[in-house]
Amino acid sequence: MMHTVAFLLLCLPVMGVCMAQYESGFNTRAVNRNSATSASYGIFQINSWNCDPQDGTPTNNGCGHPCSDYVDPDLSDDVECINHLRREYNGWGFSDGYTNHCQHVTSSYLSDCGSIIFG
Ligand SMILES: [Ca+2]
Repeated sequence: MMHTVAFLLLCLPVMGVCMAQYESGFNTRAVNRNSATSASYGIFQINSWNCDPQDGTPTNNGCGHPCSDYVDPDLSDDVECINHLRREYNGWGFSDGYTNHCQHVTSSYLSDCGSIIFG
């Protein structure tokens, strides 16, 4: 967990760090149920519509992974999914945390690693 947070703080630029803070409080294991058929997973709170919850609920699964992949310590597939969603939604609008808290943030989060992860 600490390694993950340190990685995020050092190597995700402004918007990814802000989104992760408001979506999950940097908790890579966070699972929040939104409704009977919808839940959000992991540090970026990826919605079950975008993954496979493996409980028979039909989803779009645009990211092509089981939702359980988004609550493990390996964030590479989480970042890959977020980048996919940013392309699909043409921005960060898929994230309530971003929309509600981050869209006007410009300088209060570290961005030293530039666009290494989020292009
Ligand atoms: Ca993962």
